[in-house]
Amino acid sequence: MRTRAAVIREPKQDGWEIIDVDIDDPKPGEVQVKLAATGLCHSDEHLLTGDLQFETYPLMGGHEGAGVVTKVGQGVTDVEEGDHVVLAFIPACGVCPPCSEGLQNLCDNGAGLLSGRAISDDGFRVHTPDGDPVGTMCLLGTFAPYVTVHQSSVVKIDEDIPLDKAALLGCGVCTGWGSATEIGGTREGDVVVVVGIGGIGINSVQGASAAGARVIVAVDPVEFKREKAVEFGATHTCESMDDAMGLVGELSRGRMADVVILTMGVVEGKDLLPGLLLTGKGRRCVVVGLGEMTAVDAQVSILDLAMQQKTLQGAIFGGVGPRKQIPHLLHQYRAGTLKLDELVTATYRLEEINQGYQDMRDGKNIRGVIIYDEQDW
Ligand code: CXF
Ligand code: ZN
Repeated sequence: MRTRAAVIREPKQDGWEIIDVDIDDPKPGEVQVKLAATGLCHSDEHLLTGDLQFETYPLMGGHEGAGVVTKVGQGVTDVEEGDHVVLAFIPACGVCPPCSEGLQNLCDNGAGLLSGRAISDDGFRVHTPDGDPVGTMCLLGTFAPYVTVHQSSVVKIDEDIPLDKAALLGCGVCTGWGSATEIGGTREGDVVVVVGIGGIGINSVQGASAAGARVIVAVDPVEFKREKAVEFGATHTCESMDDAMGLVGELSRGRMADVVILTMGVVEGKDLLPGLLLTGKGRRCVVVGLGEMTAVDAQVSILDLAMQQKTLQGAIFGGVGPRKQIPHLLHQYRAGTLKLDELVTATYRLEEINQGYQDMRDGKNIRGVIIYDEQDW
């Protein structure tokens, strides 16, 4: 099927280019989905800056979406035509060793997340009209109105959930919420610091709030984002981690934070030092955001880390598998304990994607969302 997609021709581009592409029919174990919406996550911006680089270009971005299944390949058992699904950036096959252990956010199918290729055969499901392969972000490539993906990348959801809101569960909501609740292990009465209030950090704020945190300090240089954080449950705000040191010290009577979550758009090695200084004795600093993919430098006081028994912890998809977390959080949405509608600060057409990313860079968006052919769903 011929459609249009937002791609980059090579790493380090000024913007997305809309080109015609051909999307293949599903192979065995795959499904085709007509998307209702896709979120504009900062991780796709890493493709433009070259922080994340793939083998195959053109490369189609997008890793957070929802839509309706239009075709299923042979042997697909999880979903059928007409089902509403979220496209999760982490696949979950259910049978590999990590999935079998209950670590579905670490599914072995995720090994190809940054390969640009399809799960089943390492091939490509998207091509240019000349027949050249097009790589896809996170086994998905949601910057097109249709995708053909492996069934392990889709999670069926109930039809009463608006698809444009459900799309946010494919990355930002699950990643942010779980980083506070599951990976951070926020408990009632905790002091939590969330650094970086974008589409992920804002959900760490609401996750920490739902878990009963006593103090939630939202750190972001942008005033609008700090205000948004308060709407989502932050009790205090700061412009920088340096500014947060004194405040967190006061609020915790010197014990510092129980959970620190680093979810800035770009996390650099030098950010770990203040992150860990904000973290209390025996407590945890969670790294969620990404930086330049080959970077290996990190500033850490080994003395402080060891002597104060702190944990420096990575997190992907918030530490919970998409098949568990997506339905679970949608129940919370229905119950009114998860805000989704309020996360969407602006909507765009696919052709306006560069405006969407500019708005993100300008600090105007919590989550920008591309809406595909609204009349169809
Ligand atoms: C990222 C994680 C690494 C691959 C791209 C997506 N997570 C959230 O945006
Ligand atoms: Zn993302």
